[in-house]
Amino acid sequence: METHSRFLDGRIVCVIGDITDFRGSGSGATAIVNAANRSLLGGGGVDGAIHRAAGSSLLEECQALRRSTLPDGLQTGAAVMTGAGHLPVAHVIHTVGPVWAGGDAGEPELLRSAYAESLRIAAAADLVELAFPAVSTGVFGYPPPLAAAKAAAAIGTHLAANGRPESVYLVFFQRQDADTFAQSCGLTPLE
Ligand code: AR6
Repeated sequence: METHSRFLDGRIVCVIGDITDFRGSGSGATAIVNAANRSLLGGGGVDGAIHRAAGSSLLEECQALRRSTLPDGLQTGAAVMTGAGHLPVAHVIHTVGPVWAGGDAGEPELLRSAYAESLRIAAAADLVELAFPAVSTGVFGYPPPLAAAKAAAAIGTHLAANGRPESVYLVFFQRQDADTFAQSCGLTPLE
């Protein structure tokens, strides 16, 4: 994975690559975030890639959650943690971002919540590193520049008040998506 840029004293690291390859620096427990849907039972995009790489135990854990604590699925803006199957991280934190519907249907607050809830769960589990994909900016259609600003604000708020996770990685599939993030996030990159 190639580092693209760093922000907030290096606690936000923007990288280019496939999030299923993320393994962290080895300095402590690590998780990746899945941009899931409310069913929690898999889908396309990054969700499909994570389930394929993790193997069947991830789907079985999600099915168990549906039978127990989440019979109606996961609310938009909420998050839940599972194991990570064959992935080289300890956990997957599944969150559901909003479907973009023009911006006046509560999407910004729901996207903020998806990031904030994922970070809250990571902190409660004492995770040292957490990697996010660009939640909602694929199939769900959230404009990437607007999502960048919202994600950066939510992560910045969490990091200002919490020592865990120490580092948040933002994983972009394509260099152009990382460029867009850096230009639109409202944070000053480290030299
Ligand atoms: N690693 C990193 N980023 C990726 C990867 C990957 N392996 N694969 C895709 N992306 P999306 P959403 C980027 O559509 O918009 C699913 O069907 C992708 O280029 O995966 O939140 C779920 O089941 C884009 O920038 O998530 C839901 O139904 C970003 O990840 C729905 O899609 C998010 O794209 C969720 O839609």
